[in-house]
Amino acid sequence: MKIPGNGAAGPALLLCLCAAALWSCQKTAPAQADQGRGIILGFSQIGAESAWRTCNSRSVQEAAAGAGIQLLFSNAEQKQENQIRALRSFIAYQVDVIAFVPIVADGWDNVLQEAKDAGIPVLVTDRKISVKDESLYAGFIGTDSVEEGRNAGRFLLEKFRDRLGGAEPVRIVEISGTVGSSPEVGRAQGFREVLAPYPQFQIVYSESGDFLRSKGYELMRDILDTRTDMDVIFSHNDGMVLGILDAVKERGLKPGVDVVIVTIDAEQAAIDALIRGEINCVVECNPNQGPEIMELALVLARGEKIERLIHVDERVFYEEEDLSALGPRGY
Ligand code: GZL
Ligand code: ZN
Repeated sequence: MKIPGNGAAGPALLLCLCAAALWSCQKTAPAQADQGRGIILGFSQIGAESAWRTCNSRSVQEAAAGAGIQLLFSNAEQKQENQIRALRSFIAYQVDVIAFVPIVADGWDNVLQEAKDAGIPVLVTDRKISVKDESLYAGFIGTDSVEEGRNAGRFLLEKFRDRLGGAEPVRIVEISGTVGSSPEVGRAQGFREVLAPYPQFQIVYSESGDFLRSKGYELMRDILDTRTDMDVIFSHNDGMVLGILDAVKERGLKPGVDVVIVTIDAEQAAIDALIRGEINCVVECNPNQGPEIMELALVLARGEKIERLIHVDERVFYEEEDLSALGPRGY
């Protein structure tokens, strides 16, 4: 679909009323409190870059309270060095267990070696890490970013099935997540893996919006100034897609119609846009990992082993579905 690149702003910037989003994260049954004293869990969270992240934090905090676990919660404000500092403080404090969301996959070997030397088990949550020695952490629980990327690709194969095998290209603009984070790497990988056998699906532009709404808006505003040849926008998270929708509508274009839009997370605002027809597919990424994190922390505090890799359940929401029965997303 050709998008008229006119350079001039379209209708006045739509006031993007932030959804009330005051829902507290879905309350889920707290993990069974363990016998004996409440353990002390040091948890390093990356920040509050998206509604998904703040719900992930609430899920951890609520589940710790429900499980009688004393939580030392640190917010790194999007900086890896703040996470490393927090992990070192947990070691100095001699917590029973450490859990953390690694903002990027690399750079953890030294501090995890210090935790291992201190005999403190480490649980990696939500995002994955790459370390030389796998024994530096006890296990991972979180989302399967590669599968999320595959689901986004599978939707496009279905959406453009009438072009499969034809000559007409499907031109894709990708707005990706935080560079070097496992969701950014995984989503890009899964997406490309599914589309690779169909060369007419072409990623004509890819840039990181760092999972931030403001960056999603700026990138899309700039792209629409310079290029008109896109059929699809694939956003690695809903935070960025909300900014992208603003930029597309500012241009006087109809998102979901003039350009197909696929996004990942499934926060309330994205589901609402799906229902309005402004987004065509929302891949779920489940933030409610708190209860399972607490159960695993209690097992580790008892000195027992846990499964190395646990993926939380996730689904996909499609444009033609009847979502009227869907409950509040909680984020
Ligand atoms: C994915 C998670 C990502 C979300 C974003 O598991 O780490 O980080 O998709 C969030 O919304 O910022
Ligand atoms: Zn610019």
